[in-house]
Amino acid sequence: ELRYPERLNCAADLLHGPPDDRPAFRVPHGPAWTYGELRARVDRLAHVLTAGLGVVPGNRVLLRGPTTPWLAACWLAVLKAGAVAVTVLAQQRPHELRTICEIARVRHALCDVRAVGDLAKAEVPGLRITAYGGDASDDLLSLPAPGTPYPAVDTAADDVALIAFTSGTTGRPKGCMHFHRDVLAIADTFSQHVLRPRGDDVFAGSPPLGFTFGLGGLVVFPLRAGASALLLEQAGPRQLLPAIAEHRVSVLFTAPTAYRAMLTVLDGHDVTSLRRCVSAGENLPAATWRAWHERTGLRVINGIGATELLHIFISAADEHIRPGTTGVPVPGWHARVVDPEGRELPDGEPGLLAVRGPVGCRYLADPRQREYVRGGWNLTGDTYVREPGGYFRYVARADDMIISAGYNIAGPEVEDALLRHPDVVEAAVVGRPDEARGTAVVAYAVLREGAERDATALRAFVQSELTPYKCPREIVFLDALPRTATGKLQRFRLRTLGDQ
Ligand code: 3SK
Repeated sequence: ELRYPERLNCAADLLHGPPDDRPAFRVPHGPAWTYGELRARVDRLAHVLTAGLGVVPGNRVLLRGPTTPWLAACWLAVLKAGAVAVTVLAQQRPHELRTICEIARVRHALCDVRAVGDLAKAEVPGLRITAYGGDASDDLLSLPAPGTPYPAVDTAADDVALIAFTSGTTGRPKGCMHFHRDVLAIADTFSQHVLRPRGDDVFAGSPPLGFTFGLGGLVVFPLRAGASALLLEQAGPRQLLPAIAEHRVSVLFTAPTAYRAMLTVLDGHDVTSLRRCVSAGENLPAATWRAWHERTGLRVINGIGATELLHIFISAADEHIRPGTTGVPVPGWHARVVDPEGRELPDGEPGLLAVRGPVGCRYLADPRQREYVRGGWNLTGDTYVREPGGYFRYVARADDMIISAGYNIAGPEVEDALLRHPDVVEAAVVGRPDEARGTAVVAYAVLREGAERDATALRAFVQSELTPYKCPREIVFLDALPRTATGKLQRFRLRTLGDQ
């Protein structure tokens, strides 16, 4: 069991330790920030926030911008000053930003100068926006502040440090409150026991810092290990691959889609520095795991996480990996598969995934809390099977099971079959109302560049891989699949694609 002191400021803890001259954050062009520079800049920002802007402990401060060391430093400064960071994505539009500010009662925002536009358009009453990264005279960094160390505010371990918003794949955003101890707990469970990082590791990846997958993987885990992170504003496969080679990245955080996309352009890139590849954000099909392993010799660490629980709670590394499964509960976490009444189901029977551990879901003023947390267990909304041996295998999102002609069909199983075809880069399978079957299985596929869009041939391929009732009635080719800003597939948009 994890134990933290009653008084704890996680930012102070994350910044403490490594020598001043060790790199903390790297950028594609330009010098790295050392731990000494990071500590000095965080302290300066904390002075500006408190003495300059009047932020007091408990105030909620919105943070918005591309992935840069300054954004990470602002996050650390807000926490060090005892305030609460409200992290959002650069892609969020004005109406979403306004809702988030209303729910979290945000009055201050620190915003990259390039992202101020949409935030200003949100017209949040009483919101003071301070820009960073520009050369305007009112820029955050040009405000007067003492150059002295900033003593961390003496927060309690269970004071709120972070409100992370999730809207899932649809719906009104929900703010998830996380404590100072939660921030350390994700590093002291998943990172420490599964990743096992070293001080000389270089972390990098694609998830933005407004998504807790990225915040953990690119800020919390490297700092907790005294390692460094390469922060990339653009982190598509075409930027990631050369950056891995140039900066000798050793720990990679990204999503299954990015592994598939990198495979299509991998030739000629040196990825020999990688020793850990993490995949989360979506289910990792066995076909993707095998393809990456075949080409690189690396065994991807699959994981399931949630904004509600801050980071990854089921995973496995090294020889413990069973491709096609997510893994086992991370040390410190417990998981089981339950029926709708919360009764544990026997191994092999699909049901709802229920988890508990050092971090729990705490929605800010949202009645959906009662649906997510039942009897002390967090229900993630995923259907899972626990296999003999204790491995958890993803089946589908609980509301994404397709019932066709009386059969239960898990979309991801059909997607995995489609992805085994060498021309298929992305696949999504949904149910569509159908007179004869109640619901028909429809597949959407994105093909690699130059491949022929031959639905008959692709159907024949899937028929050779799956029981007939699981085969898609129709295959539709798209240039890209609809995704949320955090990269999650929006199945509801596919279900209604032909309806407009
Ligand atoms: O949403 C997710 O899938 C996720 C995965 C890993 C860590 C954190 C999150 C929110």
